Amino acid sequence: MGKALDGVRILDFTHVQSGPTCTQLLAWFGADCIKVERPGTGDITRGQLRDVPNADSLYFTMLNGNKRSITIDTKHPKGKELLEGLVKVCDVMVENFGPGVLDRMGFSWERVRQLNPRIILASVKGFGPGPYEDCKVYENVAQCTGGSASTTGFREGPPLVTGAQIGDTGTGLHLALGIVTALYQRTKTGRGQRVTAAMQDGVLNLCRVKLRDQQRLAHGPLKEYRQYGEGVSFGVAVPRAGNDSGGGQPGWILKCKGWETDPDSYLYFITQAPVWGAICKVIGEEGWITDPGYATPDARLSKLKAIFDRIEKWTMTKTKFEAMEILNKYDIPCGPILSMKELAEDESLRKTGTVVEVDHPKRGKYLTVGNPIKLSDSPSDVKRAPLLGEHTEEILTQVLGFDDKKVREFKESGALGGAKPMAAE
Ligand code: CAO
Repeated sequence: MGKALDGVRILDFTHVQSGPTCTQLLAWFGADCIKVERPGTGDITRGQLRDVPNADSLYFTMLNGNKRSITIDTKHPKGKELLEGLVKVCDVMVENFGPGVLDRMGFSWERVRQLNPRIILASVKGFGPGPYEDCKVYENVAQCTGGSASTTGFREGPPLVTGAQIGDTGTGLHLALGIVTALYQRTKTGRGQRVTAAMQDGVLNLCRVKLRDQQRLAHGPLKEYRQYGEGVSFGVAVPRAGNDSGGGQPGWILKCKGWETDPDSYLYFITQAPVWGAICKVIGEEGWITDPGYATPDARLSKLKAIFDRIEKWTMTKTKFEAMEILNKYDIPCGPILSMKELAEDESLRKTGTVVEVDHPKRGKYLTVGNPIKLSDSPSDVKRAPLLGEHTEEILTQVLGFDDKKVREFKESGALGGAKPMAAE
């Protein structure tokens, strides 16, 4: 079966996490993704957090599946010549270098579009235009500057970063959407365009409910926040809300049977208004169904802590899976806290291809995430990440049409590096 992005060729200049997640997604959809890497070392993540000696790390392999790798020294004149050739035959160029790097390399947007007016040049940067535009940025910096950290954690504690990589992978997703949108517009205009996604902007987009609450604060306390019922006044900015739900249906994380020894024996429980009666019956508080102090969502807002404490007395008598099973019978929205171990072993996620096992020549079998977006006419077929420079010759001959003599000339120039060993840790 053909793939949605068959025929789209991507010059992948990305590294670390944000850019690679974007291009991996496009590669899963069928784009031919040519990853350009520095000779000798490649993407820095190949050697970071290594778990198997002399094998590319999981950090790298889980972000670079379905791609081809070519090594080019972009500071070498012959390397620049090669890159120019690739720019001319690619549909999209993606990069997430530090600010100014691409210009210094000689590939400004003006130059790139001059080489190929149909190309889409897509970039991730830490910040958009403004006071911080020249700053380098990593995941947690984006979480802190995009509003996530100030609104994550418990009221009494410091700001917290989350395990979900909303700065990197989140921005990679935003960029991928920008790229396919630009490709779609190109079908009508014939022109490429510049696509940029700033990590701060991406995180803020994902934190929009907190920007919503910031504006609501001007009109009174945020009644669905637990602190309202506890009589704690609000300050000038949206506070950290612990495990409060971000929406109109209050929720909290509750202990389940075994929590004393299992750090993940918890359940997220939502007291959705339409199933309030069922909740009361399950926990044995039928009186709350008609008691005016509890019968309406508004009446309950001032008592959220007491209500969840009572529900927790019930969840603590069940394992998280037992509780889930019982509650689902009544359509009560809830979810067990699943550990990474449980997710890695989850059969249903394997069946849908959301978690995939692939084989790698140096590290053997490893687990990776599969495409979380399922297209009925373009199923994703997850392939292992490439070795450093594995496809250098193939790209020179197949993509650039080089003959043996020309391949040799470029090899001997030093622009491709040698078949060097992997980077030291
Ligand atoms: N051949 C030769 N040189 C190469 C090369 C190649 N194939 N690929 C990259 N380089 C060079 C660049 O030309 C650049 O050199 P100069 O600084 O001399 O111009 C140099 O490598 C460093 O590039 P960089 O600034 O992108 O890399 P860094 O490790 O110093 O910074 C990062 C990494 C991620 C902080 C920075 O790239 C960045 O801020 N990117 C934008 C935001 C982003 O995506 N962050 C998320 C990263 S994942 O957490």
